[in-house]
This record gives sequence, C-alpha cells and structure tokens, in this order.
Amino acid sequence: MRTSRGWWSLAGVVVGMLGLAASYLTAALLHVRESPVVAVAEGITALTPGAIAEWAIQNLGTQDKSALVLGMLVVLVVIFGVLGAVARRTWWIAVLGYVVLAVIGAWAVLAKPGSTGTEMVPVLVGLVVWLGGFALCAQALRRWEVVEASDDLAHDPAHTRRGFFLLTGGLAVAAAVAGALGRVAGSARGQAEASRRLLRLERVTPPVLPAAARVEVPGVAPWQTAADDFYLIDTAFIKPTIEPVEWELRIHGMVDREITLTYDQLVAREITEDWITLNCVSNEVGGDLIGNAWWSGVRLAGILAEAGPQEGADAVLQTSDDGWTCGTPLAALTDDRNAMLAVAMNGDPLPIEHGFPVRTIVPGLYGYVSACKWVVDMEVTRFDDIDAYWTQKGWAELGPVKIASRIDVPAQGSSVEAGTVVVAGSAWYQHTGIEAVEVSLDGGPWTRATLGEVPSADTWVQWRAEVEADAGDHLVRVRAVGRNGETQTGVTAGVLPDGATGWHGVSFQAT
Ligand SMILES: Nc1nc2c(c(=O)[nH]1)N[C@H]1C(S)=C(S)[C@@H](COP(=O)(O)O)O[C@H]1N2
Ligand SMILES: [Mo]
Repeated sequence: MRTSRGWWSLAGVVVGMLGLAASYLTAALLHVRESPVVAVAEGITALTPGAIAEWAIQNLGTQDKSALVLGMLVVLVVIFGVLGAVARRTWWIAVLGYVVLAVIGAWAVLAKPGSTGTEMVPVLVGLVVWLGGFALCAQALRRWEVVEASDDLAHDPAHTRRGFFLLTGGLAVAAAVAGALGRVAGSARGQAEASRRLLRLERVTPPVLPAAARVEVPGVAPWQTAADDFYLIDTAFIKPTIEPVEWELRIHGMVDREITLTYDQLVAREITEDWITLNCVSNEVGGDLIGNAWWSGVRLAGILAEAGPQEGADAVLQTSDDGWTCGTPLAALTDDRNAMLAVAMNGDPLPIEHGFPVRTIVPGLYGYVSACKWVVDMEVTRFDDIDAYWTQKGWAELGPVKIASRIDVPAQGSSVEAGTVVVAGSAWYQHTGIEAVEVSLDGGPWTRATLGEVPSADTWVQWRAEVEADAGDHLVRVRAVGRNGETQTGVTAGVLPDGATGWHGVSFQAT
C-alpha cells in the first residue's frame, strides 16, 4: 500500500502557505511596502488590458484588489497542491515550481518604481522556507511509504504516519502564526503611517530655500536633502511605530523638577525652525552620510531650564523607544544653539524612519551622540556615570563634528574636456561655520572657491571653483577653512573613534 497522492498534495499546500506567510512577515518586519504576493497582484493589474480592469473595478468596486489577492491565493493553493503531488514521483519538479514562483515574485517586487533590493529579502526567505519545508515533508512521507511497503514488524506504520502528521500540523500552525504576526506588524506600521498623514502641525512652516545657497552646478548634492534621500542610520531592525497620542518624554535624573511631556503639550510650546545639517561619525572622507533639512521643533534649552539641571550634571542620557541610547553634553542642549526636539523635517511630520513622532537634533554634534530618534527618555546625569550605546563599543564620548569638505563634481574617474574645469561640492563645520574652501590641482597651489550663501553656521555650504587642466590624468583635492581660522587637516584618520579626517581627492581625465 503506497501513501496516497493526497498527502503529498497536503504537504505541498502547507509548505506553500508557510513560505508565503514567512515572506509576508519578513516584508512587514522590514517595512517593505510590497510583499511579493501584493507586488505580483499589482503587476497583474498593470498588465491587465484596460477593458478587463475596467470590468473588475465596475463589478468589484474598491474590493477589486482584495479580490485579486484572494483569487491569486486560490490559484497558488492549487499550484502548491499539484507541485506536492507531482513531487511524489519527480521531486525536482516541485523545486523547479517553487523557484519559478519565486522568480515571478522577484520580478514583481523589483519592477516596482523605487525598489531598492531590500524587497528581495522576503522573496528569498519564502523560497528557502519552501525548499526546506518541502524537503522535511518529503522525507517524512518517504519514510512512511517505506515502512508501509515493508513487512518489517520492527517499524510501526502508525508511528511513521504520526510523524508526518505532526510535522505538517506543526508547519501549518507556524504558517498561521507567521501570517498573524505579519498582520500585526504591518498594521502597527499602517496605523502610525495613518496618524502621521493625518497630523496637522499648524505652526510648522514649509521650507523656503535661501536664495543664494546653491552654486547651481549639476551633479552637486542638493543643498536641501529631501526626506526620501536623507541617509538613514540606526540599530533598529524593527522601526518603532509610536502614535503621537502615546508618545511621552520623561526628563529626570539630576534635575530639580522632573518633567513629563505629551506630544500635544510639546507642540503647544513655542516652535523653533532651522536649517541644520546632520552627519554621521561613520561618514568616510568623501562619503554621503550627511544631509541638510529644515527642522521644526521645540528648543531643548527652555524645557531643560524648567527642569532645572543640578550642580555637577554635564550630560543627558537620551533613550529611544527601541532602547538605543546616546550621551549628549548638557551644555550643547542648553547654550544658545538651536538644539531641539524636532517634530517635522522639511515641513512634514518626521518620517517614521527618521524618528516619528519626536527626535532630537543638535547642531554641531555627530548623530551618534545627539540625534536620538523616537526619543522617550532624557536623564540629566554625568558622563562619568553613563555608558551609551556607541561609547560602549569604543566610540568617543564626545562627538563634535569635524571640519570637512567633499568634491561632487567632477565625479571620480570621469572624463572631462581639457581646459577650464569646474570643480564643486560641499563643505561643513556645523556650529562653527565655513570661512573658505580651497582646491588644489595635482598638488599645486591652493586656490579659493566661491561659496554659496548660507543662513547660519549650522548648515553645509556649497562651493564652486575652476581649475585649468591640460589633456591627461589629474587629481583635484579640496580643503576647508573654518570661521575659527582652523584649516582642515590633510592628515588622514579613520572614522573610529570620533570621525574621519583628511582631504577628499578626485581623479579625473581631461581630453
Ligand atoms: N533611536 C536611534 N536613534 C539614532 C540612532 C539609532 O541607532 N537609534 N542612530 C544615530 C546615528 S549614529 C545617526 S548618524 C543619526 C542618523 O539619523 P537619520 O537616520 O535620521 O539620518 O541618528 C542617530 N539616532
Ligand atoms: Mo551615525
């Protein structure tokens, strides 16, 4: 007596659904908007002739998308069942089937505009689960078949059968749990996104680009960085999804009066707005872990003054909703700079990835010691008594930004016309300010660049210079001079422990 084809089909369906659920959960955890199934559904929609799409919308109304996804799931269940049944005789057909389905999913997610490649992770997770899960089930079924077929009384057929049922049952439960978790994770994100979209910050004004900030050289990074292009650095695998109504900040420790602020209380205060450039201590010379935005929020100096820091306190240990911590000099939060609890970036509520609903922004300090996203706790304390996330790992306790400059144009390795060559880029020394930028061609004399006009010392500065380059290979270098008279050092240092130094150079060819 052979195992019936039905059990192979069942295994195919259970493993198939488990793979889909794993992929869906992965997509939700990674905040990939398009889980593979939805992406395929959208791909089908896009390829559907207009008349049919029109019919679907007419007859199914706003349910057309759910109907399509449901229909796809039904088709998939049938495919999974057939793959399982066929695998009984020809195992590799099932493998091929799963791979083909994964390729379709990969094609659909990568075809979406703005796909970054992260979308591939859920597809790969799904494929691995399919192959691994099916291998397990097939093994259990084969054992069952062998035992049933033999007259060997040493093995109890009921026992091997039970093994298969336990396995498929377990996998089915895993599929249900993964699917449910995916739904929860996805909907928390969806709710926070919805609250964010509905939020009206009355006194937040949209950014108005300072007239002369740009040098207008194509290829230079935009002076204002769009939220979508702003670099992202954090340790949160799952980004916190905090509803503004749930947000609360506690300020405590070495203070005379502990303060708790709700979101409404925060935004009811006086709003401060400013262009501030934020960069990462891990930014290599010439790197792009830097961005400039119009931030709106509430000054920390006023809030901390109300709390009344006590004698001897020199640090504020900030804690994020996800447990990340950083130690910020108390002085930087209470002096005349615009250190703020930011609620908006470029005129819109903070994107979830950038710390929604509230993050800290401190001009002049690297992000790892200051720019706490999803901030929920501030303890006024002493540096001697704390050890924050990155300082524990060997990074410096204090992280003032270092003077730096970068060449964006010409691009590294590019070819330009011999003669007068335009060189341009950005320079920054937040809270001290850039006095001058100089370039040197092939080790020759330093010549001054023209600077864009910036509203304060807290932003980067665009610059533009011209060099005379004969036909041949060249190296152009840049250095900045700060408003404090400091000239950017040519001595190279790596990013650890407190930020890279050295001149950025670009090789190009003139023809
Ligand atoms: N909660 C939290 N906040 C954080 C971090 C983090 O890992 N977790 N990283 C910091 C670092 S190292 C930098 S450079 C900035 C980056 O901010 P961005 O991702 O908005 O560009 O956030 C800071 N705030
Ligand atoms: Mo950073």
